[in-house]
Amino acid sequence: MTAGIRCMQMRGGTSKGAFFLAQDLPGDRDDVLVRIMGSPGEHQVDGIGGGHPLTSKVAVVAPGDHGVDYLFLQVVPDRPVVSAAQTCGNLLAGVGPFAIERGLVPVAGARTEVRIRLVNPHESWAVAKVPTPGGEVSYEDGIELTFPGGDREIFPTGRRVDRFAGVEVTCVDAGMPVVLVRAEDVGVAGTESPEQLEADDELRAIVEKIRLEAGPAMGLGDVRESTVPKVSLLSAPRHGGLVSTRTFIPHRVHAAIGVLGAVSVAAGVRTPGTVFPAGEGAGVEHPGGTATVSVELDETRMRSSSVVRTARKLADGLVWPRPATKGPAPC
Ligand code: NQM
Repeated sequence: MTAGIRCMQMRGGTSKGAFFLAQDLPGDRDDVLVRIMGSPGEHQVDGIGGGHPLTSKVAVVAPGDHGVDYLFLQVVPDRPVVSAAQTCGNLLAGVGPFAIERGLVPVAGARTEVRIRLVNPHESWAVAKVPTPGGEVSYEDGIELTFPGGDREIFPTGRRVDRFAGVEVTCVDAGMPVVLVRAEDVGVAGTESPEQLEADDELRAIVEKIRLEAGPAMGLGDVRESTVPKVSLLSAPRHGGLVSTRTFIPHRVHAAIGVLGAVSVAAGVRTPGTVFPAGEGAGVEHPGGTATVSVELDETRMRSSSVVRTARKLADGLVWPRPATKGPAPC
């Protein structure tokens, strides 16, 4: 029998994933991850994935030169595909605690700072302040995640407004490439549930048309098979926030919003001249509540951003991939 592979399952923010030390994964990593998560399979019943993009995520963590390296991999539930085209700010919340639990970073006082190099899609940095009272990780309190922005331009097309598929949009990337669209411009109110939006074939078609035209203009190439850009439908806030969102990620609709997705939305709507200029504020409303993100901008450049997220260790042990010779369908 194949040996089990060391794995920790964690919730990071509003997502859930499998965390591995890079050294514990074999050379045929992506094939093994597909078999661990149970793809392809609508419900991933033959693996530990949850049958939804938000619960079919993987973090690969390794010691780095100035902290730890975090590689994010999206395992597509219904196809045998592993994509490194994006990172995930929600799962990032689990990286600091995982690095401490695995002994990559020593506990340093009541809050341990973990410097994290986000390896993909292009190198960037985050600092996680992990609560470590009494010398061990506490999952009770929030983890502050700070993203130094450097000098990054946040509008990848060079414009604040573009027109794709006949619809005015703003393409923004402040950590996650997102296309901002006024909900009313694609015939919805922006208050619908994710299920209602996913059931609307006409809406899905126009959202995908916008995305396919926006991708190359954002420098992402042909995005037919890519999980980015996301498309966020914007409408007026209803709970005192900055803006209300419904986000296609990109084919399912997020039950909440991604961390970096929320940072990109906030950066976009805080800038005058975009499709939904919303002024000051920090609350990005979504179907499950409000994400509070703090964004510091200098015109069209990102100075820094931060969010507070919680994470929780769910399980720690060994995981056994489906044998390579067996087909995906369990019986
Ligand atoms: O935007 C889902 C999530 C994400 C991404 C997605 C994320 C982020 O909520 O930082 O976390 O947009 O595919 O896990």
